[in-house]
Amino acid sequence: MTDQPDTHRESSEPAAAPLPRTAPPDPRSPTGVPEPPTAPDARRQSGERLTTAQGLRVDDTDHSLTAGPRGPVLLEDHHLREKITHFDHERIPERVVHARGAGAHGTFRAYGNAASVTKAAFLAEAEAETDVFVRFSTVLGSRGSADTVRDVRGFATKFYTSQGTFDLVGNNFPVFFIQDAVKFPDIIHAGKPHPDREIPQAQSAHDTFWDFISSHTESTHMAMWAMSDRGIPRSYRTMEGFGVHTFRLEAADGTTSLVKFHWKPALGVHSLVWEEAQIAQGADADFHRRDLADAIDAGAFPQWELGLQVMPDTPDETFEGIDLLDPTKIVPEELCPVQRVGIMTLHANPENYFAETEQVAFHVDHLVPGIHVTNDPLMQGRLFSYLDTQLSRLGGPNFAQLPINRPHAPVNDMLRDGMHQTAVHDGIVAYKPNALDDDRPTASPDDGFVTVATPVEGTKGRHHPVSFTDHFRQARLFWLSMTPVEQAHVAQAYAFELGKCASPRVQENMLASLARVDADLASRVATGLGLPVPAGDVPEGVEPSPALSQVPTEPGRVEGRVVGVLVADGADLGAVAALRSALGEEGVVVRVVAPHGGEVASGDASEPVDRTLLTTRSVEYDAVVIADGTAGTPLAADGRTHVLLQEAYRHGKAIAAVGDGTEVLRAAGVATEAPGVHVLDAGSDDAARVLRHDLGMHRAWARLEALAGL
Ligand code: HDE
Repeated sequence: MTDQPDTHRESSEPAAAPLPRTAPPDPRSPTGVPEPPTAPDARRQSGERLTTAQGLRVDDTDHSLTAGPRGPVLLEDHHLREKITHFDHERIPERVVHARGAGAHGTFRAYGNAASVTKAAFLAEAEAETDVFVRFSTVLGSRGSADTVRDVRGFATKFYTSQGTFDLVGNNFPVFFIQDAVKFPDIIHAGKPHPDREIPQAQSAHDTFWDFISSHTESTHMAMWAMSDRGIPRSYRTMEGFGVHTFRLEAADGTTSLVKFHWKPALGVHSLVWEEAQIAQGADADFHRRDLADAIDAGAFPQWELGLQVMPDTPDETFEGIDLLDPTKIVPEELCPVQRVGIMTLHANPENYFAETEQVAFHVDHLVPGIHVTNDPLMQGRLFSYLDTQLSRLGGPNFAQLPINRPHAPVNDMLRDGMHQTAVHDGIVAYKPNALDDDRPTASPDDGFVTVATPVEGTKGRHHPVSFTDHFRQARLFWLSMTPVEQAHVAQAYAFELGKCASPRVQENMLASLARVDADLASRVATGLGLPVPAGDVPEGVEPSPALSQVPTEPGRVEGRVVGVLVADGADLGAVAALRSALGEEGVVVRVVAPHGGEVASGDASEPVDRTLLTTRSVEYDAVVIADGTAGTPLAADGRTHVLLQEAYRHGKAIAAVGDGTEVLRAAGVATEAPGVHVLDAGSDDAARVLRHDLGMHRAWARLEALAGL
C-alpha cells in the first residue's frame, strides 16, 4: 500500500504517485485489503479549502454561474450540478424494521470464566478487550419517529473480535411474537401503519396489529412483555438485552452446550410510566437518543454485563420441559441462573450519525469459532434476511468495507468488484486452488470456523411441532411474576391499545386470548373496554419467576439521573449549589428550572438557568425539588409549575419541597404526605440524601400502588 494512493481518503492535495504500471504482481503479498477502521486517514476528509469531489478548489459556493447578473443559470456550472445531484441522493432506504436507532462505541472485557463453554477468544480469554458498536432501536416506527413509543427495542452489538466480527442482534425482550420466520412479513405488515392512510405511526394500538396477535396465540407471551413496562424503557441504559434464540456454544475440547445470551444493565431495569411516555413523544421525541448521548458526553458511561444461561446439549434440545428451539419461551432464571462472563462499557458517541449508526449492518450469521446457530426456525430465517436486506439498503455487496462495518481482524476474502468497491486488489489470482499464487490465501482447518457436527434427519414437510403448541403457560408465568403495580400497568396498556381498535371483533378475539392467560386480567381489560368478560381455561400449576419484575428491592446506581430544581429570583440558591455538588458526586445531573432564562439571582448569589417553564416538561426529571424562597414568586403562580408537579406526583417521582417551597406544592394540589414526597425545613441539607435513596428505587412504588387503587 505504501506507494499507492489511499483510496479512502479525500484530500485537497494532489494524488500520490500513480499506480505502478510495470511492476509485476507480487504473488506473496496479501490482496489490497482496506486499512482497518482504526487508521484515521482512511475515514477523514482533509485540507482547509473547500473543494469539489474531484479535489478542485472552489472559488465561490454561494452563487451559481449565470449569464449576466440577471441571466439564466449555465449548465456548465459543474460545482452547482455536483452539489445538488449529491444532495438529491443523500438518503438511503431506511431499515424495513428497526429504522429508528441510536448507537455508541465501547469496549467489551471478558472475565475469562466462559472458557469452559466456548473457545471464542473474546469470551474465553480473561481480560481480553474487544471493541464494540451497539445500536439500540425501536421496531415499528420510521426513522424520524418518537423514541418513547410502546414497542420492542432492538439491542444489536457488533464485537470486532480478533477472530472476525461477531454480531449479537438481540432485543430488550427475551421472546419473539412468532415461531417461524415465514410469518415475519405478516406480523410486520400488521404492525406497521395501515397502508391506506399510513397511520398510526410507530404504534401497535390499532386493528391490524391486534388482529394478528389475537389470531396467532403464539404471540400472546411476547405481547404481555410489550404491554408491560418493558415496552416503554426509561432509557436505553436501563434495558436488559437478550439474544432470544438458543445458541450452541463449543468449548476448546469440543463439548457443546445450549446457551441463551443476556445483557444485564449496571443501572438496573427501569421504565417510564405510560402517561410519561406519551408526553415525551411530544416534549422530546429524541428522549432516548439524547439520554444516551448526554450520559456518554458527561462521562456516565453505560455498562452491561454479558450473561449466559448454560444448558446441556441434549438430543431433544429441551430444558426442564421447555423446548429450547421455541423462541416464544424463556428459561426462568430461577431454573437456570444467568452467569456473568464479561462487561461492556459504552464510552464514545458516534461522530457522524449516517456514517456509523445508519450504515452499520448487523447479521445473526456473523459468528466466530465457538459460537453456532441452532435449528430454531425463526433464527434460520434470519440467517437469510439480514444480508438480503442490506444488499438493497446499502446499495450493493461491498458494505462490509464501510468503516463502521470493517472487521478489526485482517480480511483476505477473494470477493471482488461490485458496486462501491473501495479496495484496490492487486495481483491476478482470485480463485482457489491456484498455482500462480502458491495456492494463497490458505484455508485454516486448525483455527478457522468449523460448523459443529450435529446430526440432521427428517422428512421434508411444513411441520407443526407439538412442542411449539403451548402458547399460554409462559404468558401466565409472566403475568404472575409481576407485582400488583406492574400488573395494573399491563391491564391498563391492553385497555388502551384495544380501546384504540375500531373493530369489536378484534377486541373480543383478544379478550378471549387474555381469558386463557388470567381471569382477573381479562376481566380488568374487558371492564376498561365496556365488553362482557369472557371465560377461558388457564394453564394450571404455573410458577412465577420473580426475576422478571422490575421493582427493585434495594436502591440501585443513579448515574445520569436528572433532578429538576424549581427556583425563582430570591430563592435559596446556596442550597441549590450544595445539592448539585452532593448529587454530582453520584453522577446525578441537577437542572435549574426557572420562570425565565439567563440567570436567577438572590442577594449576591446567582445560578445559570437550564430550563424555563416554557422549555421544560416533567418527563425530563427523575425527581423534582422546590427550593426555599419560591413562595409568592412568578414560579409559584404559574400553571405550568402546577402541571409539572402534578405529573411528577402521578408518575411516582420523588418530590422534595424545602421551606416555603411546600406552599408551592400545596398550591399545585399535590399531597404533601404521600410516599416519596419529602417536606424539608428551610436550611435542611437532607434533600441529597432522600433523593439519592428515592432515585435508586426509581419510583415511589407505594404511591403508584395507591394511585392505582390497590
Ligand atoms: Fe430482525 N431484522 N428479524 N429480529 N432485527 C432486521 O435487518 C428479521 C428478529 C433485530 O440496529 C433487518 O439490517 C426476520 C428477532 C434487530 O441495524 C431484517 C426476523 C430479533 C435489528 C430483519 C427477525 C431481531 C433487526 C432490518 C424473523 C431479536 C436492528 C434491517 C425471523 C433476537 C439491527 C436489517 C440494527 C433488523 C429480519 C426477527 C432483532 C429485515 C426475518 C427475533 C435488533 O433483516
